[in-house]
Amino acid sequence: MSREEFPTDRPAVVTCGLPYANGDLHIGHLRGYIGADAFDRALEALGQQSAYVCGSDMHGTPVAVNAEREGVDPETFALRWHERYEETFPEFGVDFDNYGHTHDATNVETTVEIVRTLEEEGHVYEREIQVAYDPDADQYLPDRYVVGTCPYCGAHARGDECDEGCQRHLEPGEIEEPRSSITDNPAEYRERSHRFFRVSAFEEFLTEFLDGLEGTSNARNQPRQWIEDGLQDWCITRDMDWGIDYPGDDDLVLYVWVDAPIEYISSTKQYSEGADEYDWEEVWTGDGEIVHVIGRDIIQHHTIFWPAMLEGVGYNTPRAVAATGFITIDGKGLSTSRNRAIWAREYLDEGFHPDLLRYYLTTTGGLQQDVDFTWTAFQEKVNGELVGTVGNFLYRSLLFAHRNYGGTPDAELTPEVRARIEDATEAFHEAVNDYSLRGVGRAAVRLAQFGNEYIQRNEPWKLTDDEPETAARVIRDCVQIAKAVGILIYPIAPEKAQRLWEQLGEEGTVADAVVEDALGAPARSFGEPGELFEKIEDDRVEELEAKLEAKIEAAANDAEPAGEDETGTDAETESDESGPDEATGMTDTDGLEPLREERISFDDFQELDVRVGRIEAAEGVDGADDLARLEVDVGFETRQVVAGIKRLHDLEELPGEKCILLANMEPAELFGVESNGMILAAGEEADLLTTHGDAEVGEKVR
Ligand code: B3M
Ligand code: ZN
Repeated sequence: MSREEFPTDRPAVVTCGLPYANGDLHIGHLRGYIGADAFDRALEALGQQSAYVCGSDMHGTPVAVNAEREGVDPETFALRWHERYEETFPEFGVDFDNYGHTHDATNVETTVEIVRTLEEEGHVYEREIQVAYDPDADQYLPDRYVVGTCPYCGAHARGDECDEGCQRHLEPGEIEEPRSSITDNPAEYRERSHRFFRVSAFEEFLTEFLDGLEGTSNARNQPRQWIEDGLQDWCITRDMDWGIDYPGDDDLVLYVWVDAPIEYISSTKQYSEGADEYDWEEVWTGDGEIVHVIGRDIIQHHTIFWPAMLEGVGYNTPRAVAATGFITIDGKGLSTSRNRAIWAREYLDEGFHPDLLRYYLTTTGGLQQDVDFTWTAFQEKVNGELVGTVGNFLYRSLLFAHRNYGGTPDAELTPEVRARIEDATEAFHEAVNDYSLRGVGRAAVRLAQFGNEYIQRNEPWKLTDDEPETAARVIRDCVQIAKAVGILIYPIAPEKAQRLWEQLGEEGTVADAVVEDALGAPARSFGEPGELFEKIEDDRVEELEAKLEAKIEAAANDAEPAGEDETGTDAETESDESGPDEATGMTDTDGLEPLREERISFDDFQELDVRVGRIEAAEGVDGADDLARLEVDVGFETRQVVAGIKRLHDLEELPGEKCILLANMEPAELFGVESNGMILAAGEEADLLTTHGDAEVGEKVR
């Protein structure tokens, strides 16, 4: 089923997984919120009516456990974090149209209404089940109060989720060898009556729903597997005080995963109240476009439980679920307990502009991929792409325009440049429809790169005296490119784009511009531009890397056997090692990326053109600490490839070595050197893959 492309004439809502209100935000969280924010802005730049809503997740054991540890009641505790988030998000340009929380009146009301409807429609039933209980603590042990072993993959797991292994949701009673996380006692089981949502009845609906679902492929493929394995009904009540009371039975509260996604609706309602042209009902009960951005650990909740609930009450279902990969730090799992994290506040305190991080997090990998953060890679990206390509083009052309013409010279736009700008806006349009933020960023940066080539090729500085008309036309072209770059880079770097907009003397805000404006006449006059991006110096990076190392070491030294301190959000990595890991001795995989649950087809594999190659030449790339330029014979031709191995290999030793090359990797430019393929390597030391028999250069790897 293919849908009408964005922009459509129906309203859209973009959401991001709600952060549990239980701890500080770090870059793992920010990836999702920034990504969804950029996507919402990109939709609007296409002329799509769209709202970006979210809220804090106040309920559930992730909040209750942490509040208890602090000796505060959960409501006070969660509200405090909620208020903190309300302040932090805007500091990163994350501009929600509404940010509510799951404990507010709108959400309680909407939740109760939805659960009642599910009951009325016969989708809920009551059943006796065995619930874990801690006799010493004299309490039931829902969700994170219990730890044990995942019955599906054997990984260490916590009550309701296999967070370190297969990422499955676990039903009460499913976890094996359960222990209380309060006292570490083996849990006992007691019989209790609970409510269940009949998810199994939605199998056919869900199969069809997944066939039409847009977003990332992991959000379609993983749930297909779960459906094949057989859908279980879902326990939607818990023996706890903190939460929304089950309607008509205040002994039980609703499972946090019932009222959390409903906040997407409640938050849209709240936005709708103040926005005349936006109608929440058109989105949620009509046929608007619902786009969920989430972490890949909560795919099941968003592609099985949630659409089944929506279908059960006759609501609209999501158009897209985009599930992002995790963030690693220096190649290892982000860990809040080990302080292997970059905290939101810490980043800002270092004095970096939020748009730099926005650019890094959205364009470093595809949405589904894990993104490794290192200060060095951050520096390379900022210096290479933002300073070297975008900033350089803007500054040199606008300065020239200002000095020679006081702004935009009076000349016609050259057809070649018009066509380039049209191509760039088309690439932007396609990227949005592919849910590719990297594609959005690339559309802008490639256009700036063309701008640099264009000004270099035409050398207007040599023409002002003898060919003033040609010079004027070239500069007019460059100003147009600059304006287009501003519009295209806006979703990812909104503040920088606004500054550029002002430098260009444009009226209004770049937020109000749409992609068609990229070809609108630029303002006649503007003042002297300033540099938009600043280079990050090497010694600054060394200092930041040393700081990071030191704080990780300090955390290791004063590690009391860790309690569970993670925020448990979509952004956590599964290798976030807190206490339980040590308890199960899972240290042998420390730092290793877990195996992927989702599978690809043979056809997908065939898409990769992997070849045996031979390195013919290798040398360092000027100005880049890590990059080497290689020439690789692939049988039919010799390819130039840039690889991050400068510090890890003795480059002189490499010529003559066989290697394995992904030949149909799309070309990229790194530090001004084009890379036309990717050398495969494993591990932090970039151990180069090779063959051990007589496979010839140019042979395909299959
Ligand atoms: N609060 C965080 C997580 O598990 C959880 C998301 C709710 S989204 C409706 O990632
Ligand atoms: Zn598992």
